[in-house]
Amino acid sequence: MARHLITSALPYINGIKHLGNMVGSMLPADVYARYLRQRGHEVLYICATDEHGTPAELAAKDAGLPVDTFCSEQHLAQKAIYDGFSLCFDYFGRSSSEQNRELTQHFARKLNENGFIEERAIRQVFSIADDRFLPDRYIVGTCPHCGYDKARGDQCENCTRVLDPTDLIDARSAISGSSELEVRETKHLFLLQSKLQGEVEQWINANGDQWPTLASSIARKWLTEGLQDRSITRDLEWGVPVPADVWPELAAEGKVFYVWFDAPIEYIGATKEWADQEPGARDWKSWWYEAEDVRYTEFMAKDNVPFHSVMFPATQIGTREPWKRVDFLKAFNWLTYYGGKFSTSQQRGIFTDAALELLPADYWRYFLMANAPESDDTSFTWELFSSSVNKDLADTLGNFVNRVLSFSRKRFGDEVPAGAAAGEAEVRLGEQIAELLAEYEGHMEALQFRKAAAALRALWSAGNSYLEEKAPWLEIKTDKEAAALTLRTAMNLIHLYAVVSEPFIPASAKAMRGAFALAEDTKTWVSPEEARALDTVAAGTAFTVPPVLFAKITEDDLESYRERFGGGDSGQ
Ligand code: B3M
Ligand code: ZN
Repeated sequence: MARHLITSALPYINGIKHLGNMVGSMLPADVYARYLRQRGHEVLYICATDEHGTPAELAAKDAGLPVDTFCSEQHLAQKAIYDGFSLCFDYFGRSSSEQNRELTQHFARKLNENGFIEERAIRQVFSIADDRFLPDRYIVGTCPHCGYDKARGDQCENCTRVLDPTDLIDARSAISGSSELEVRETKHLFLLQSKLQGEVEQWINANGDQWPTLASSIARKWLTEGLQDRSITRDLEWGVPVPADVWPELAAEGKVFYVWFDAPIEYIGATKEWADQEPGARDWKSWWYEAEDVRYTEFMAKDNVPFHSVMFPATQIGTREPWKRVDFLKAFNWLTYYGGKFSTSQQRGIFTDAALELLPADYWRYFLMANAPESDDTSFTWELFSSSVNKDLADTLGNFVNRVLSFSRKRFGDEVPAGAAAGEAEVRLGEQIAELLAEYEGHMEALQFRKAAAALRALWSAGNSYLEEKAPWLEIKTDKEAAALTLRTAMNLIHLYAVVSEPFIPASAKAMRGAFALAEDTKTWVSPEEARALDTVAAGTAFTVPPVLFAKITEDDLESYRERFGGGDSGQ
């Protein structure tokens, strides 16, 4: 049994995330963490809100709140939604924590001691009215390419071109609107990534081949282009301050670290937050420092890969300390909405809060994982969603459970009937289940979630085929013992489904398991032998019929969803 450290990309604090964010990071991490726990591994699943940076300051300003208040509120709002999705973090921290501040400053100190940080003077836009330097996003103006009049200094949202603030026509401050701007010289810290290129390359050569191609190819592309020295400080009020003992001048000017410098360090910071909740009992360092026995898996969407595959490892290497580096980097493509981007401003797509208002988390969890954008982008459509839910969850799984349990109760009462001894059909079924289970395990071990979901579906289908073949509603007319055997076997399948489906649909799995009054139901996994025998739930075990597990999505529902969320009409 190994120790598994799992992190998912830290959701940014500036607003509620959409389903694309969910499927590209937290949800698969949760499914994997649950699976590994079931298999008896020691797992630590860590996540946090990513709270620093310009977007947080701007969003707080839009909300009319001080940035720390805004972040506290948003952290709780996001946390509540993730609870709603049954995400089983061991800890969900905050990058604005004290722990992260200390660690970030520690990393900067070490990098500096080792000659990987340099102070450089750069020219930056200064707003006289605001009496401050403006980060690129704080400068707005007209895009020289497309004429959009709210283009930001770093990028035009309309034509997506990358900009330099000095490109903007009629540039003005996003804070005060003042156009009294001038370019002044100011000092910033630079991380000398160019000096670490060779070591990062060596490390990727040794490890990157085990990652999915999506991740390793992005890492290699960045290395081929060459690692650039990169400014790691900003002129913001909200962030980890530059330590005054090392850089007194910059500290006096109020410089803070760039959000992408402190965010990955928060993986460690949040682990420390977790440990600090129970001092003495929890040891954060054993997960991160000289932690050769730990296997570390990261989950993220592909746009985050450069930071995790190259830049954060460079930062870790540059400390010359034995920090745990990622072993397996699981990256995802995009979930689109009818082929187009999810868009907050255009109210297109589905956000996690709205999703939970509509339907229980298991519907989303299953759909998203069964259609995870692993090898390619996935286009969300209400049609695809409802067909997944109706066919797989309602017809194949839910219907099986209800049919078997209600029929048995009607004919044999509230206990699992005994019936005849297992026959040829049961032996065949056992073989098939054992085989499919092995397939499912293989895909889960390989973090191939779509394939794992397909194997799960095949397991559910096998139960249906068995039931159709044996037809206990006919058997009962001629051979009660035979019908009882079929139902007892089917009930054992239900229990097996409850165990193995838990990572994908934890609430439904719990309801299925709870149907049986087993004296001690501590089973966390099903071995192939147990799967073959299908006798965990013995005859005589009391059971109840749970309420319908999955309601079907009707045409009327679909119509109202499409209307509410906009379907298909603007997906370009
Ligand atoms: N917060 C993801 C994003 O907002 C970013 C991930 C940080 S992981 C250390 O795009
Ligand atoms: Zn433009």
